[in-house]
Amino acid sequence: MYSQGLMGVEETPGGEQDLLDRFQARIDAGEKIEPNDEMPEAYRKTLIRQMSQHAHSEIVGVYPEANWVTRAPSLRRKLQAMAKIQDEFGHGLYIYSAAETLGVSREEMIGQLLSGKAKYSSVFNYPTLNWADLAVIGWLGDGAAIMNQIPLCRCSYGPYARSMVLVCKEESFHQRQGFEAMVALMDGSPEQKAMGQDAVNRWWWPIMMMFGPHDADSPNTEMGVKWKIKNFTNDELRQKFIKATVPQAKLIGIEIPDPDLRFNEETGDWDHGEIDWDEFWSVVKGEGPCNHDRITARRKAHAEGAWVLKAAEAYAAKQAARDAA
Ligand code: BYC
Repeated sequence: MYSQGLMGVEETPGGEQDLLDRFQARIDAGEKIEPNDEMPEAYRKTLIRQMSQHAHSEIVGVYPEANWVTRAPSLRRKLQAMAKIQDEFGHGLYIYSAAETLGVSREEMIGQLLSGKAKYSSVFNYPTLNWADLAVIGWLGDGAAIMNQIPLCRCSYGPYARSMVLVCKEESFHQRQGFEAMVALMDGSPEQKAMGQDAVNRWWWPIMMMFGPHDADSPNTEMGVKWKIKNFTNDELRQKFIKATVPQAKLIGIEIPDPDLRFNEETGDWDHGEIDWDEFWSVVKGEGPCNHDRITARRKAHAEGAWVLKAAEAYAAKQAARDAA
Protein backbone atom coordinates (compact mmCIF):
# COMPACT_ATOMS: atom_id res chain seq x y z
CA MET A 1 0.00 0.00 0.00
CA TYR A 2 1.41 3.43 -0.97
CA SER A 3 -0.78 5.57 1.17
CA GLN A 4 0.65 5.42 4.68
CA GLY A 5 1.24 9.17 4.53
CA LEU A 6 -2.45 10.05 4.13
CA MET A 7 -3.39 12.64 6.68
CA GLY A 8 -6.75 12.90 8.35
CA VAL A 9 -7.98 16.35 9.27
CA GLU A 10 -7.49 15.71 12.99
CA GLU A 11 -3.72 15.22 12.45
CA THR A 12 -3.43 18.36 10.37
CA PRO A 13 -1.31 21.26 11.59
CA GLY A 14 -3.55 24.34 11.84
CA GLY A 15 -6.81 22.36 11.71
CA GLU A 16 -9.43 21.61 9.09
CA GLN A 17 -9.85 25.02 7.46
CA ASP A 18 -6.10 25.42 7.02
CA LEU A 19 -5.88 22.06 5.31
CA LEU A 20 -8.82 22.86 3.03
CA ASP A 21 -7.29 26.22 2.07
CA ARG A 22 -3.81 24.80 1.44
CA PHE A 23 -5.31 21.98 -0.57
CA GLN A 24 -7.58 24.22 -2.64
CA ALA A 25 -4.64 26.50 -3.43
CA ARG A 26 -2.74 23.51 -4.87
CA ILE A 27 -5.79 22.42 -6.90
CA ASP A 28 -6.34 25.96 -8.21
CA ALA A 29 -2.67 26.17 -9.21
CA GLY A 30 -3.20 23.03 -11.32
CA GLU A 31 -0.91 20.82 -9.23
CA LYS A 32 -1.39 17.07 -9.20
CA ILE A 33 -2.18 15.47 -5.86
CA GLU A 34 -0.09 12.36 -5.23
CA PRO A 35 -0.79 9.42 -2.88
CA ASN A 36 1.37 10.57 0.05
CA ASP A 37 0.29 14.22 -0.11
CA GLU A 38 -2.01 15.61 2.53
CA MET A 39 -5.61 15.68 1.35
CA PRO A 40 -9.01 16.26 2.92
CA GLU A 41 -10.72 13.04 3.91
CA ALA A 42 -13.72 13.96 1.74
CA TYR A 43 -11.46 14.24 -1.34
CA ARG A 44 -10.04 10.79 -0.66
CA LYS A 45 -13.50 9.29 -0.13
CA THR A 46 -14.92 10.93 -3.27
CA LEU A 47 -12.08 9.52 -5.34
CA ILE A 48 -12.43 6.03 -3.87
CA ARG A 49 -16.17 6.16 -4.63
CA GLN A 50 -15.76 7.31 -8.22
CA MET A 51 -12.69 5.24 -9.06
CA SER A 52 -14.06 2.00 -7.61
CA GLN A 53 -17.35 2.51 -9.49
CA HIS A 54 -15.35 3.23 -12.61
CA ALA A 55 -13.21 0.08 -12.22
CA HIS A 56 -16.31 -2.06 -11.58
CA SER A 57 -17.91 -0.61 -14.74
CA GLU A 58 -14.93 -1.65 -16.83
CA ILE A 59 -15.16 -5.21 -15.52
CA VAL A 60 -18.95 -5.66 -15.60
CA GLY A 61 -19.08 -3.79 -18.92
CA VAL A 62 -17.46 -6.78 -20.56
CA TYR A 63 -20.46 -9.06 -20.00
CA PRO A 64 -22.86 -7.61 -22.58
CA GLU A 65 -20.17 -7.98 -25.24
CA ALA A 66 -18.69 -11.31 -24.14
CA ASN A 67 -22.10 -12.78 -24.90
CA TRP A 68 -21.42 -12.28 -28.63
CA VAL A 69 -17.80 -13.40 -29.08
CA THR A 70 -18.76 -16.90 -30.19
CA ARG A 71 -21.39 -15.53 -32.57
CA ALA A 72 -19.36 -12.74 -34.21
CA PRO A 73 -20.11 -12.60 -37.97
CA SER A 74 -16.48 -13.11 -39.07
CA LEU A 75 -13.06 -14.00 -37.70
CA ARG A 76 -12.00 -10.34 -37.98
CA ARG A 77 -14.96 -9.18 -35.89
CA LYS A 78 -14.30 -11.93 -33.36
CA LEU A 79 -10.68 -10.82 -32.97
CA GLN A 80 -11.79 -7.22 -32.52
CA ALA A 81 -14.33 -8.20 -29.86
CA MET A 82 -11.78 -10.30 -27.98
CA ALA A 83 -9.14 -7.55 -28.10
CA LYS A 84 -11.66 -5.01 -26.82
CA ILE A 85 -12.78 -7.27 -23.98
CA GLN A 86 -9.19 -7.89 -22.95
CA ASP A 87 -8.57 -4.11 -22.96
CA GLU A 88 -11.61 -3.46 -20.76
CA PHE A 89 -10.46 -5.98 -18.14
CA GLY A 90 -7.05 -4.28 -18.21
CA HIS A 91 -8.69 -0.89 -17.63
CA GLY A 92 -10.47 -2.29 -14.57
CA LEU A 93 -7.21 -3.61 -13.12
CA TYR A 94 -5.43 -0.32 -13.83
CA ILE A 95 -8.10 1.71 -12.06
CA TYR A 96 -8.30 -0.69 -9.08
CA SER A 97 -4.52 -0.25 -8.71
CA ALA A 98 -4.83 3.53 -8.88
CA ALA A 99 -7.63 3.44 -6.27
CA GLU A 100 -5.48 1.29 -3.96
CA THR A 101 -3.06 4.23 -3.66
CA LEU A 102 -5.81 5.93 -1.62
CA GLY A 103 -5.64 3.30 1.10
CA VAL A 104 -8.48 0.97 0.10
CA SER A 105 -7.70 -2.63 -0.78
CA ARG A 106 -8.71 -4.30 -4.01
CA GLU A 107 -10.33 -7.11 -1.97
CA GLU A 108 -12.55 -4.56 -0.23
CA MET A 109 -13.62 -2.93 -3.51
CA ILE A 110 -14.30 -6.27 -5.19
CA GLY A 111 -16.14 -7.48 -2.07
CA GLN A 112 -18.48 -4.49 -2.38
CA LEU A 113 -19.16 -5.31 -6.03
CA LEU A 114 -19.85 -8.99 -5.33
CA SER A 115 -22.13 -8.21 -2.39
CA GLY A 116 -24.21 -5.94 -4.64
CA LYS A 117 -23.38 -2.86 -2.52
CA ALA A 118 -21.22 -1.07 -5.10
CA LYS A 119 -22.53 0.88 -8.05
CA TYR A 120 -21.32 0.47 -11.62
CA SER A 121 -22.52 2.12 -14.82
CA SER A 122 -26.24 1.59 -15.36
CA VAL A 123 -25.76 1.03 -19.11
CA PHE A 124 -24.35 -2.47 -18.63
CA ASN A 125 -27.62 -3.73 -17.18
CA TYR A 126 -29.32 -3.89 -20.58
CA PRO A 127 -29.30 -6.97 -22.82
CA THR A 128 -27.42 -7.38 -26.10
CA LEU A 129 -29.98 -8.99 -28.40
CA ASN A 130 -27.97 -9.25 -31.61
CA TRP A 131 -24.66 -8.43 -33.28
CA ALA A 132 -25.68 -4.85 -34.10
CA ASP A 133 -25.74 -4.18 -30.36
CA LEU A 134 -21.97 -4.69 -30.24
CA ALA A 135 -21.45 -2.17 -33.00
CA VAL A 136 -23.62 0.35 -31.12
CA ILE A 137 -21.94 -0.28 -27.77
CA GLY A 138 -18.57 0.43 -29.41
CA TRP A 139 -19.72 3.46 -31.39
CA LEU A 140 -21.95 5.12 -28.80
CA GLY A 141 -21.15 3.40 -25.47
CA ASP A 142 -17.41 3.77 -25.83
CA GLY A 143 -17.98 7.14 -27.52
CA ALA A 144 -19.78 8.34 -24.38
CA ALA A 145 -17.10 6.80 -22.17
CA ILE A 146 -14.31 8.67 -23.99
CA MET A 147 -16.18 11.96 -23.71
CA ASN A 148 -16.16 11.45 -19.95
CA GLN A 149 -12.66 9.97 -19.65
CA ILE A 150 -10.56 12.37 -21.74
CA PRO A 151 -11.11 15.17 -19.19
CA LEU A 152 -10.20 12.65 -16.47
CA CYS A 153 -6.66 12.51 -17.97
CA ARG A 154 -6.37 16.04 -16.54
CA CYS A 155 -8.05 15.37 -13.19
CA SER A 156 -6.29 16.47 -10.03
CA TYR A 157 -5.38 13.03 -8.65
CA GLY A 158 -2.12 11.93 -10.30
CA PRO A 159 -2.58 8.12 -10.36
CA TYR A 160 -6.15 8.40 -11.73
CA ALA A 161 -5.12 10.96 -14.37
CA ARG A 162 -2.17 8.86 -15.51
CA SER A 163 -4.21 5.65 -15.65
CA MET A 164 -6.66 7.39 -17.98
CA VAL A 165 -4.05 8.09 -20.67
CA LEU A 166 -3.72 4.49 -21.84
CA VAL A 167 -7.41 3.82 -21.17
CA CYS A 168 -8.41 6.67 -23.51
CA LYS A 169 -6.10 5.50 -26.27
CA GLU A 170 -7.69 2.07 -26.15
CA GLU A 171 -11.23 3.47 -25.84
CA SER A 172 -10.60 5.43 -29.04
CA PHE A 173 -9.87 2.18 -30.83
CA HIS A 174 -13.06 0.71 -29.32
CA GLN A 175 -15.13 3.61 -30.56
CA ARG A 176 -13.58 3.37 -34.05
CA GLN A 177 -14.14 -0.37 -34.35
CA GLY A 178 -17.77 0.11 -33.27
CA PHE A 179 -18.31 2.90 -35.80
CA GLU A 180 -16.65 0.86 -38.54
CA ALA A 181 -18.90 -2.13 -37.74
CA MET A 182 -21.86 0.24 -37.83
CA VAL A 183 -20.79 1.63 -41.24
CA ALA A 184 -20.64 -1.95 -42.57
CA LEU A 185 -24.18 -2.66 -41.30
CA MET A 186 -25.58 0.58 -42.70
CA ASP A 187 -23.93 -0.17 -46.06
CA GLY A 188 -25.57 -3.59 -46.11
CA SER A 189 -28.96 -5.12 -46.91
CA PRO A 190 -32.25 -3.52 -45.80
CA GLU A 191 -32.36 -6.11 -42.99
CA GLN A 192 -28.89 -5.12 -41.79
CA LYS A 193 -29.79 -1.42 -41.89
CA ALA A 194 -32.92 -2.18 -39.86
CA MET A 195 -30.81 -4.09 -37.30
CA GLY A 196 -28.48 -1.10 -36.94
CA GLN A 197 -31.36 1.33 -36.45
CA ASP A 198 -33.14 -1.00 -34.02
CA ALA A 199 -29.99 -1.32 -31.90
CA VAL A 200 -29.59 2.48 -31.75
CA ASN A 201 -33.27 2.79 -30.79
CA ARG A 202 -32.73 0.47 -27.83
CA TRP A 203 -29.34 1.85 -26.66
CA TRP A 204 -29.69 5.62 -27.20
CA TRP A 205 -31.43 6.40 -23.91
CA PRO A 206 -29.38 4.06 -21.67
CA ILE A 207 -26.26 5.68 -23.19
CA MET A 208 -27.59 9.19 -22.52
CA MET A 209 -28.03 8.06 -18.90
CA MET A 210 -24.33 7.08 -18.63
CA PHE A 211 -23.46 10.74 -17.94
CA GLY A 212 -25.47 10.66 -14.71
CA PRO A 213 -28.31 12.84 -13.40
CA HIS A 214 -28.83 16.45 -14.46
CA ASP A 215 -26.42 18.83 -12.73
CA ALA A 216 -29.19 20.14 -10.49
CA ASP A 217 -29.77 16.57 -9.21
CA SER A 218 -26.12 15.54 -8.98
CA PRO A 219 -25.00 15.74 -5.34
CA ASN A 220 -21.34 15.05 -6.15
CA THR A 221 -20.74 17.49 -8.99
CA GLU A 222 -20.12 20.69 -7.05
CA MET A 223 -17.20 19.35 -5.01
CA GLY A 224 -16.03 17.15 -7.88
CA VAL A 225 -15.61 20.24 -10.06
CA LYS A 226 -14.15 22.36 -7.25
CA TRP A 227 -11.49 19.72 -6.61
CA LYS A 228 -10.97 19.16 -10.35
CA ILE A 229 -11.87 15.50 -10.10
CA LYS A 230 -14.49 16.41 -12.70
CA ASN A 231 -13.49 19.03 -15.25
CA PHE A 232 -16.98 19.12 -16.77
CA THR A 233 -20.43 18.57 -15.31
CA ASN A 234 -22.71 15.68 -16.29
CA ASP A 235 -24.90 17.87 -18.53
CA GLU A 236 -21.90 19.49 -20.20
CA LEU A 237 -20.48 16.10 -21.14
CA ARG A 238 -23.88 14.83 -22.34
CA GLN A 239 -24.11 17.88 -24.62
CA LYS A 240 -20.58 17.34 -25.98
CA PHE A 241 -21.52 13.74 -26.74
CA ILE A 242 -24.66 14.75 -28.67
CA LYS A 243 -22.67 17.34 -30.64
CA ALA A 244 -20.11 14.73 -31.67
CA THR A 245 -22.69 12.04 -32.45
CA VAL A 246 -25.31 13.87 -34.53
CA PRO A 247 -23.08 14.33 -37.63
CA GLN A 248 -21.82 10.74 -37.38
CA ALA A 249 -25.38 9.42 -37.26
CA LYS A 250 -26.33 11.56 -40.25
CA LEU A 251 -23.35 10.31 -42.23
CA ILE A 252 -24.37 6.66 -41.90
CA GLY A 253 -28.11 7.18 -42.19
CA ILE A 254 -29.08 6.57 -38.55
CA GLU A 255 -31.98 8.44 -37.06
CA ILE A 256 -31.51 9.36 -33.41
CA PRO A 257 -34.64 8.14 -31.61
CA ASP A 258 -35.49 11.45 -29.96
CA PRO A 259 -38.29 13.44 -31.63
CA ASP A 260 -37.39 16.47 -29.48
CA LEU A 261 -33.76 16.62 -30.56
CA ARG A 262 -33.13 19.91 -32.31
CA PHE A 263 -30.33 22.42 -32.61
CA ASN A 264 -30.95 25.58 -30.63
CA GLU A 265 -29.52 28.52 -32.60
CA GLU A 266 -29.60 30.78 -29.55
CA THR A 267 -27.63 28.56 -27.18
CA GLY A 268 -25.57 26.73 -29.80
CA ASP A 269 -26.53 23.47 -28.04
CA TRP A 270 -28.83 20.61 -28.90
CA ASP A 271 -32.13 20.56 -27.03
CA HIS A 272 -33.15 16.99 -26.33
CA GLY A 273 -36.06 15.02 -24.96
CA GLU A 274 -36.21 14.24 -21.25
CA ILE A 275 -34.46 11.13 -20.00
CA ASP A 276 -36.64 8.66 -18.11
CA TRP A 277 -35.11 9.24 -14.69
CA ASP A 278 -37.40 6.72 -13.01
CA GLU A 279 -35.93 4.06 -15.26
CA PHE A 280 -32.39 5.33 -14.55
CA TRP A 281 -32.76 5.19 -10.77
CA SER A 282 -34.46 1.81 -10.82
CA VAL A 283 -31.51 0.40 -12.85
CA VAL A 284 -29.01 2.08 -10.48
CA LYS A 285 -30.88 0.50 -7.53
CA GLY A 286 -30.41 -2.96 -9.04
CA GLU A 287 -33.76 -3.41 -10.76
CA GLY A 288 -32.67 -3.19 -14.41
CA PRO A 289 -33.26 -5.99 -16.91
CA CYS A 290 -29.82 -7.59 -16.41
CA ASN A 291 -28.54 -6.45 -12.96
CA HIS A 292 -29.14 -9.88 -11.49
CA ASP A 293 -27.44 -11.70 -14.41
CA ARG A 294 -24.39 -9.43 -14.33
CA ILE A 295 -23.72 -9.89 -10.62
CA THR A 296 -24.42 -13.63 -10.81
CA ALA A 297 -21.92 -13.96 -13.69
CA ARG A 298 -19.33 -11.90 -11.79
CA ARG A 299 -19.73 -14.00 -8.60
CA LYS A 300 -19.41 -17.22 -10.59
CA ALA A 301 -16.24 -15.99 -12.34
CA HIS A 302 -14.78 -14.89 -9.00
CA ALA A 303 -15.46 -18.28 -7.38
CA GLU A 304 -14.21 -20.26 -10.37
CA GLY A 305 -11.05 -18.12 -10.63
CA ALA A 306 -10.18 -18.37 -6.91
CA TRP A 307 -7.61 -21.10 -7.60
CA VAL A 308 -5.65 -18.75 -9.89
CA LEU A 309 -5.31 -16.23 -7.07
CA LYS A 310 -4.20 -18.97 -4.66
CA ALA A 311 -1.64 -20.26 -7.16
CA ALA A 312 -0.29 -16.71 -7.72
CA GLU A 313 0.00 -16.16 -3.96
CA ALA A 314 1.79 -19.49 -3.47
CA TYR A 315 4.19 -18.62 -6.29
CA ALA A 316 4.87 -15.15 -4.82
CA ALA A 317 5.51 -16.69 -1.37
CA LYS A 318 7.92 -19.22 -2.91
CA GLN A 319 9.79 -16.45 -4.77
CA ALA A 320 9.98 -14.33 -1.61
CA ALA A 321 11.34 -17.28 0.40
CA ARG A 322 13.96 -17.92 -2.30
CA ASP A 323 14.96 -14.23 -2.37
CA ALA A 324 15.28 -14.19 1.42
CA ALA A 325 17.45 -17.37 1.48
N1 BYC B 1 -24.77 4.47 -13.51
O1 BYC B 1 -23.65 12.99 -8.15
P1 BYC B 1 -23.53 12.16 -9.38
C1 BYC B 1 -16.61 1.79 -20.14
C2 BYC B 1 -24.60 7.54 -9.43
S1 BYC B 1 -16.94 1.90 -18.45
C3 BYC B 1 -24.78 4.15 -12.20
O2 BYC B 1 -23.65 12.83 -10.68
P2 BYC B 1 -20.73 11.65 -9.88
C4 BYC B 1 -16.78 0.52 -20.82
C5 BYC B 1 -23.35 8.16 -8.84
O3 BYC B 1 -22.35 7.19 -8.70
C6 BYC B 1 -16.70 3.60 -18.11
N2 BYC B 1 -24.72 5.08 -11.21
O4 BYC B 1 -22.18 11.31 -9.30
C7 BYC B 1 -16.47 -0.68 -20.20
C8 BYC B 1 -23.87 8.71 -7.54
O5 BYC B 1 -24.01 7.65 -6.59
P3 BYC B 1 -23.25 7.68 -5.14
C9 BYC B 1 -17.49 4.08 -16.94
C10 BYC B 1 -24.60 6.37 -11.58
O6 BYC B 1 -19.80 10.60 -9.41
C11 BYC B 1 -16.72 -1.89 -20.85
C12 BYC B 1 -25.27 9.14 -7.87
O7 BYC B 1 -25.64 8.43 -9.05
N3 BYC B 1 -17.06 5.43 -16.71
O8 BYC B 1 -16.22 2.74 -20.70
O9 BYC B 1 -20.36 13.07 -9.62
C13 BYC B 1 -17.26 -1.90 -22.13
C14 BYC B 1 -25.38 10.63 -8.15
O10 BYC B 1 -24.61 10.99 -9.34
C15 BYC B 1 -24.56 6.76 -12.93
C16 BYC B 1 -16.91 5.96 -15.49
O11 BYC B 1 -17.15 5.32 -14.49
C17 BYC B 1 -24.65 5.76 -13.92
N4 BYC B 1 -24.64 6.03 -15.24
O12 BYC B 1 -20.91 11.54 -11.48
C18 BYC B 1 -17.55 -0.70 -22.76
C19 BYC B 1 -16.36 7.37 -15.44
N5 BYC B 1 -24.45 8.11 -12.98
O13 BYC B 1 -21.85 7.21 -5.41
C20 BYC B 1 -17.29 0.51 -22.13
C21 BYC B 1 -16.01 7.86 -14.07
C22 BYC B 1 -24.44 8.53 -11.72
O14 BYC B 1 -23.29 9.08 -4.64
N6 BYC B 1 -17.15 8.33 -13.32
N7 BYC B 1 -24.54 7.50 -10.88
O15 BYC B 1 -24.02 6.68 -4.31
C23 BYC B 1 -17.69 9.56 -13.45
O16 BYC B 1 -17.27 10.35 -14.27
C24 BYC B 1 -18.80 9.96 -12.51
O17 BYC B 1 -18.77 9.08 -11.40
C25 BYC B 1 -20.23 9.94 -13.16
C26 BYC B 1 -21.26 10.30 -12.08
C27 BYC B 1 -20.29 10.98 -14.26
C28 BYC B 1 -20.56 8.54 -13.71
